[in-house]
Amino acid sequence: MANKILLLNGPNLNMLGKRDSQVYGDITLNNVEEACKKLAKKNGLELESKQTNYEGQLVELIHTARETSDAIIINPGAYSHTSIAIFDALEMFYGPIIEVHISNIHKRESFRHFSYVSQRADSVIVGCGVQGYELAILRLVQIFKNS
Ligand code: CA2
Repeated sequence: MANKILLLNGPNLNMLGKRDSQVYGDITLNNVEEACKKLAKKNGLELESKQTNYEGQLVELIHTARETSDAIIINPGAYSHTSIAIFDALEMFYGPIIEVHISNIHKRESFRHFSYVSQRADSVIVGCGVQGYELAILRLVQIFKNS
């Protein structure tokens, strides 16, 4: 059976491509999700995508993933820098977790330099634009090949 990946995006990422943004580019989240599904399928994986602006909803989606997903790719948005609740939920997930940030958070304001999620993530991809999501899938392809 195909390994299942959950792609999770947090607050404001539904605005991708909808507002003129120098930082986040002009590709919509829907386009990103479709491209990720296609790449996952090409590599024999299944990918489901969710976006929410609510912290508690992210926590619940991570809880559900314990039963339904083998890996998580997550861009927690601003909650990366603030949410112990999301960190705790990710600690309860047993599979690989890849954290993605579209922008290079280390080149930006100092409050973006620390991520709670990075304390649990197996890999962190920053500053590659939306290509970071595809790089995360390719990393998981490698991880599943070796497992
Ligand atoms: O670089 C990233 O992917 C971030 O996770 C994006 C978050 C930010 O708070 C993190 O520090 C880094 C913000 C997402 C905002 O998304 C927008 C999309 C289009 C237009 C404006 C904002």
